[in-house]
Order: sequence, then C-alpha cells, then structure tokens
Amino acid sequence: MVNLHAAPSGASNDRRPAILEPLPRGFLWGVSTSAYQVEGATRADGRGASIWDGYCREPGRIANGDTGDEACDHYHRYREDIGAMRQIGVGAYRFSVAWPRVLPTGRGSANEAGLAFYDRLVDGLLEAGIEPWLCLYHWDLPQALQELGGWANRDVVGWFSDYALLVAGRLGDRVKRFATFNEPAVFTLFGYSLGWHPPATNDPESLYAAVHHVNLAHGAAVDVLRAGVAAASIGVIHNMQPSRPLRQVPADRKAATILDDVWNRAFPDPQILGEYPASLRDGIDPHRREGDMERIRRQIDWLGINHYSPIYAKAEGASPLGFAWADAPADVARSPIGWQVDPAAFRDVLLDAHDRYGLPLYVTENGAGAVEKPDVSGEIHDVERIDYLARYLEALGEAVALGADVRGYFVWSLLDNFEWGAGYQNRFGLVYVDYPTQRRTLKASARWYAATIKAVAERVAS
Ligand code: GCO
Repeated sequence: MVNLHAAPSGASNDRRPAILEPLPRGFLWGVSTSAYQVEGATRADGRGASIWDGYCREPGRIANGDTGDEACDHYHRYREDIGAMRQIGVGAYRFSVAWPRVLPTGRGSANEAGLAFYDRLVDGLLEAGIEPWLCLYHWDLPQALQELGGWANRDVVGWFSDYALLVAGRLGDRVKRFATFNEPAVFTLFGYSLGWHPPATNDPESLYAAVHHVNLAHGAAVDVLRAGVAAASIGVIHNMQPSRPLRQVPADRKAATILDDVWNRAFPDPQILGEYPASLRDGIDPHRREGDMERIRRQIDWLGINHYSPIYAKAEGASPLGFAWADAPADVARSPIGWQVDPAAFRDVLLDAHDRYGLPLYVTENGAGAVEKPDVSGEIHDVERIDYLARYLEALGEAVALGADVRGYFVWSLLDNFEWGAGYQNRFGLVYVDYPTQRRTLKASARWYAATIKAVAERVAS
C-alpha cells in the first residue's frame, strides 16, 4: 500500500523523500517546460513572430508588462539546464518546439538555425541519458498564421501536419516520444472566448471552429508521426480538472456540467472515443465534414494529463456558452498563489481518466506556484511546494494502488519561467531563475525531488 514518509527532517526543514510503494517498475520521473515560457531569444537566428510576442505588448495583458522576449534564455543556456536535470536525476524532459522558430511564417521555408537548436538540445539530452519528450504545440502559433484566421481557419490542419512532418523528419531519428498538443482546451477557450489568451476574440462560432480544427490537426499529426518516425510513441496532453458548481444550486450544477464538457471532454472524447460530448454537437456541426470523426480518432499510445486543482463554474445568463468561470469558494486550502490544493481531486482525475480512456497515463504537469525569493544565505526553502508535491505524489500512489495505469510523472516546471498572464511574478520552478543575471539556483524542492527519485529507484531495486 501507499507509504509516504514525509515527516519534516532536521534543520533544513525539507521533507523526506516520498517513498511510493505501488509504482510500477520503470516509472518515469521528469520535468516539463514549454518553448515560449523558457527559450527567450525571440528575435535570434531567424525566429518568426508568435501570437504571444504581439499579445504581450498589448497594454494590460500581462502582469508588469512582462514578455517572453528573454524568459530564461534557455535557447542559449540549455546545456546548463540539462546539467540541472542531471543533478535532479530525471529520466525525461518534456519541452515544446516553437513552430515560428522552425517555420518563421508557419509554412513554407524552414529555418535551419531554428532546427539546429532543437538538434543541439536533443543531442545534449541524449548524451545526459535523459529522454526527450517533444510536444509540437504549446500555444505559440506563428503570427502569420493568425493573420489568416489561426485555428478558426480549416487550412490550419494542413499547416500543422506539414509542420509535424518537418519536425518528424528532422528529429525523429532521435526523438521517439511525441505529443501533438498541450492543453488545447486552454488555448481555445481562453483565446476564442474568454479573452485571456491571444487572439483574445469572443465569438462562439470561431471557438467551435477552433476546437474542431485542433482536433483534426491532432489526427493529421498522429498520422504523419506514425508514418514518419520508426518506433514512435505518440500521445496528447490534456488538462483535466474536476469541474464543480460554485454553489449547490441547479443552475450552477448545470453550468459546471457544460464547463466539464468544454474543458475536460471536448478534445480527449473525439480523439480517443470518436465522439464529441452531446452539449457541443450543435456548435461543432456546421464545421464538421464527412469523415472528420475518423480523421480525429487515431490510435495513440498514451495520454498526458496536466493537473493542478479543481475548477468552478457558475450560471450566467449572458454567457453564450452557458457558464461563467468562477473562483474557488473562499474556504478552500490554497497554494501560495491562491490555487486550490486538493490531492484527492488529482487521485480521482487519474482514476476517471483510466476508466474512461483506457490508455497508459503520464502526468505531464503538476506543481505549485509561489512568489518567492532567496533568503539571506541565497537558499530557496520552498517548503510549501515540497508539501504540495509530496501530497500530490501520495494521491498518485493511491490512484495506482486502486488500478490506474500511471507510468510517469513530470513536475511543472524545471525552471521558474514566463507564466502567461501572470508574467514572471508566479514561480513554478524546481530551479530558481534570477532573471536579471539568469543565474540558476536549485531550490529545496529540487533536492527533495532528487531524493524522492533516488529513494523510489532504490526501493524498486531492493
Ligand atoms: C499549462 C501550461 C503551463 C503553465 C502551468 C502553470 O499547460 O497550463 O502548460 O504552460 O505554465 O500550467 O500554470
């Protein structure tokens, strides 16, 4: 059974490593990042503009007017970052390719210098014994394609599959783990309805079109990767969070059901089960052509789950979608940046995903945000992050003990990085980044994660 030793240990105030009994042999430990959040170098070596470059410059969009222009300068400092991964002892690194770095206008001529960066990154990882997990899309659409309608234009399916072909052809001799998309529910809903991500439009028609085209692009990319990469292991990454009514009243309960369909089901259901949730069908229908559901439902090898906390909905008559996003009730337990902490919800998400989709699961993101700085000795004692990770790993262990086929866990994130609308103020890294100097410092959580990985490996070996 689950046996998590997590008592405070000695002067450092660090928790002891998590010892998780039921984890399967070969359980994979990793860390995740994404291109726009860490790479910086947005004007280097021929990279084209992404939708985030311009959006960050619009007044009031991002806290403190921050942009991803420099981020963590991972583009130049990736070797040092691989060094940090080695120190932590992870087996895998999940990163994303910046589409505009390799295809500056999204299609047409490739940018050799951009491709060469990913060659160096992948080679460096392999030399360090770290498996590259490559995600094709983590939200940084080339600006030139946005000007043609972005995800609302069905032609994006062809553009995306050409991009997948380019990446597969260049890196597929060394990279075997591919994800098509990261959290499509977030960038479609936030981008095409709620106004929190580019293109910040609010039009249900283009939201439904974008949802359907992303699903088609996923299917097309799976086919390209399957045909082009020998021994590829292909998956997709979805955020999954229980959708709860703000108040226990019928109208809020209904709103929570609709949000559940839009947030948790609009992508994995068609991609894995071949069907949209019933509440979305009328909206999707005008965009659906014969044969589309077959094009979307392609065999994949694993499902990536990103999870942090539950979400809440309330009824709102004026909302065209039938729900409004709500903050969690005031009395819930929260992380240092106010996100709800509820490990049992994580356990249930893993069990539900196992039952519903029947695929091997990888937790591709989980972690805790904080506003933090080093103490006088230069150390970062992020005890709340350690506590969060320990409790969530315990919940993962419970899900495994109850039968969920979870094969790996990636912490979000390796580094503090550009946290979208929150800019640099919210830090999620195991490694602290001092942005003015780009100096990296392992936090206490990095040492705790390293100790956990080691302790689990020793237990399996004994
Ligand atoms: C996400 C994102 C990350 C975020 C992280 C913390 O996939 O939501 O992949 O980009 O930074 O989730 O909010």
